[in-house]
Amino acid sequence: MTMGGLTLSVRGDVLVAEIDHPPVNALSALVRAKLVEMLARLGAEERLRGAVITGAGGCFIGGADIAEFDRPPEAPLLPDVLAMIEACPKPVAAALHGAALGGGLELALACDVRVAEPGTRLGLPEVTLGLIPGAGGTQRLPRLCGVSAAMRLIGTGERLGAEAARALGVVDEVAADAVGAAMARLGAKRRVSALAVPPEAPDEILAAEAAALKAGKGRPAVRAALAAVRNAAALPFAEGLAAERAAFLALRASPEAAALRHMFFAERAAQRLPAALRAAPRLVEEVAIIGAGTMGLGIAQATLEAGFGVVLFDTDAGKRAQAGETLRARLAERAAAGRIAPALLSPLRLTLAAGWDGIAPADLVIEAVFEDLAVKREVFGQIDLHAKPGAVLATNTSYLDIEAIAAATARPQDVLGLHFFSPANVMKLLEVVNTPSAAPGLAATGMAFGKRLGKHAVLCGNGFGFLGNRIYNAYRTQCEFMLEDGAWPEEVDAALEAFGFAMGPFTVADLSGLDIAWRMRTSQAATRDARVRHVPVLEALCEQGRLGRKTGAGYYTYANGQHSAGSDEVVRGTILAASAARGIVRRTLEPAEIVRRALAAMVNEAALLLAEGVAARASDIDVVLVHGYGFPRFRGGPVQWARTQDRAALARDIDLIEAATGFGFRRGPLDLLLTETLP
Ligand code: 3H9
Repeated sequence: MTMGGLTLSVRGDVLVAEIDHPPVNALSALVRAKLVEMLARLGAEERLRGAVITGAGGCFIGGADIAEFDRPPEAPLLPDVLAMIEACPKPVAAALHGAALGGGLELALACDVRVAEPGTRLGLPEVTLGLIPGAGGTQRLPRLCGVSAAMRLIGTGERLGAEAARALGVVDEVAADAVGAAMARLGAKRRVSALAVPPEAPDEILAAEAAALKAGKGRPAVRAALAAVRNAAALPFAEGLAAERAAFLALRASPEAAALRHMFFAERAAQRLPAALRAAPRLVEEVAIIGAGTMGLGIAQATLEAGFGVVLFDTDAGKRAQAGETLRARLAERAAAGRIAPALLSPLRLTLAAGWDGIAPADLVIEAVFEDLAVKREVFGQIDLHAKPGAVLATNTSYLDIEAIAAATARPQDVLGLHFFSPANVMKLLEVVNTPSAAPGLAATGMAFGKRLGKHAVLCGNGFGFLGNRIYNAYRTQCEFMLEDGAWPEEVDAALEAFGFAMGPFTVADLSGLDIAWRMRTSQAATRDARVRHVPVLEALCEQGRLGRKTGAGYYTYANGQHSAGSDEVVRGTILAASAARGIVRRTLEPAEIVRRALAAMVNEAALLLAEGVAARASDIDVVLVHGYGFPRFRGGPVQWARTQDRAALARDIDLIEAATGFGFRRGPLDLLLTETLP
């Protein structure tokens, strides 16, 4: 019998309840209500000796329904349903496969027996959503695996494989037929809540706590999760449960949890192409990468690790040989650390090509050469001569016009941008840049390739700097204005780091090297309108040989890899001269003003990008900034930040940056950005 959300069948004398609520069998109000009905039937029918709860489709249960968290809790509440399972006089087992996460694992912990199929992933990832488990996870899990293991799992949100879960006592058995094995194990009731927490050395607990705090950067949810787990050993079950629920409800209502939920859905929405671009992707198995520099090497590593065959082409024989050795060593190291399958090395699907004909077998060619239009056009001319028909031709440019690059070929319909971020084997962001000339299925191919690399692929239109660099440029420019207006680099950096950025803009600039921006600015100098506000500090520093960290000095000075606490006299003198040249009377900028101006610059640019169609949806911008530019995930990206601000205050901030920018400022349509609800 199907009840919508739950399918019941009777096998012998056991009631099998299969949760059937695509896509991930989340424990929505409907499913919870059906579970209550199922328990009533189990109690009422004498012929039934117990029940097995399982999930239809690819997983057991992906957790509570995250979409419900923006609404008031709806009865029956999950903790109450789980209490009913425990109180049921007949035994209930959980048969797990695929994913058993969050509320899904909590449901399994309230059962008397747990059996998992090989390949099941189990975990309580609530902290990644700014929450703690809210249905007994913090109280039941330590009763099975001890406080320190529970702190590690709940405090970091780490997911366990089936065997690891069995070794910890979280599941009773791993079996290919989990339902059958669970039925065989249905015997006496074994309530987890009645078990004693196994004793442990205090040192172990302290170490687990410190590790989770460090991994979770001390965020409120992590601290609350650790406190809740500690309660399990100190308080009676009912009291620990009540404290857990109170902490869960308080966190659920926090802006941080709302921002993390927004990111969860934004990351998934980014995978969906607009209707006009939906088409079957082209098949990609062999990838050619042009250029064995830092970027090419990183892309090659990511591509090999995802199981593709790679041809790495470089005209420089020394660089080529070195690249081969480096890649072999890096992959061996990763395999030894258990991060990739050792089979990827035997044999490593890497070919080093000395000539252009080496790229002929590739389904996808990725150019990663010097960022210069003329150089790239020349390379694409060669690619056009040697790539097979139907191959996708991608450029890793970070801001150049992709159609101008595509025009160097006779097949612009096959050209797209794949903008990786450095180091490409580590950074999770990939901008997939589509052009109006691209064939149907090209964007889909780029997105599918990104997904196979395990990246957050985000679609962008072909506008200068695409999404990320365009917004970052507006932000960085505003930060430079603030130097001229009265702030020192360390004040700007400190304010933005306190907001949550991994690094402030001047620390980032020093780290990536000031010379790239110097080159670009110098090339633009002749054509720059004199009325455009331009802060010449970076150029002045570069002219003094201060190119950033690699030369031992930039905005900061460096010793033993550490930057100085503040800027030195040279930098201050350069900034003071710039202020004086513009006739600015310097004033103190408070951290709050620094943050609001920097963010308003991002928000305004985001509004422009949305209006111009370079961004397909507003939330894509948040995915880009969080995964590529160190924007704090717990704030949900600039669009989410803007949507939580007072509208009038935000408009005033944009007035401020308009005044600070002066000539040429373009105001983005803020209303569009704040209210857009595209899927
Ligand atoms: C919790 O449980 C709190 C409790 O402690 C307390 C209760 C009182 N809810 O990721 P995918 C959607 S907190 C709603 O691409 P995969 C997702 O949006 C929860 N929707 O698939 C997407 O929709 P669309 C703790 C959810 O196969 C679709 O499912 N749980 C949920 O790569 C497919 O998602 C977690 O944090 C949800 N819980 O991976 C686990 N989960 O197609 C979060 C997914 O419209 N989920 N959706 O874009 C996951 O880690 C992965 O989704 C999972 C499947 C591994 C399950």
